[in-house]
Amino acid sequence: MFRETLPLRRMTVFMLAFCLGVGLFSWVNAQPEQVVDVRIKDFEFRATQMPLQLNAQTVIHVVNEDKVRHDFGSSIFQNTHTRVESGGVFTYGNDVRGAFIEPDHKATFRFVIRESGRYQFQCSIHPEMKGEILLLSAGTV
Ligand SMILES: [Cu+2]
Repeated sequence: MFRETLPLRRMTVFMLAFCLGVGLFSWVNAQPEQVVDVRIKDFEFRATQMPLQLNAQTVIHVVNEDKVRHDFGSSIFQNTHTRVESGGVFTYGNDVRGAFIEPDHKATFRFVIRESGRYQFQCSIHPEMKGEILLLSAGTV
């Protein structure tokens, strides 16, 4: 009788650990992302950002509303693992520089900012197109 209940008990412990793991994973994933919205229109970047914090999951949405191809490039992605999605193409890495965005398309960059500062972004195709993302250290880190 005892011998039969032991594997069951082990199974229960395993299931508990598994559920705890899944719960923790969902909790971490449920942490809100801080969002920067960038619209490209008439060869200009128009950025809307909330106050950004260091070491928090950050997402930059870039929408190209022009009829020509643009590029969104920034040093903000340097030395931090970045996931880029542009036109259905995914890029990952620590050396992401930016992405091209076709007319009426959008790109999404997901990463964590490691250092505070002013981060320029620009379009490599049209060098006069520039913008800035500001991250002041809030003292909460
Ligand atoms: Cu451009």
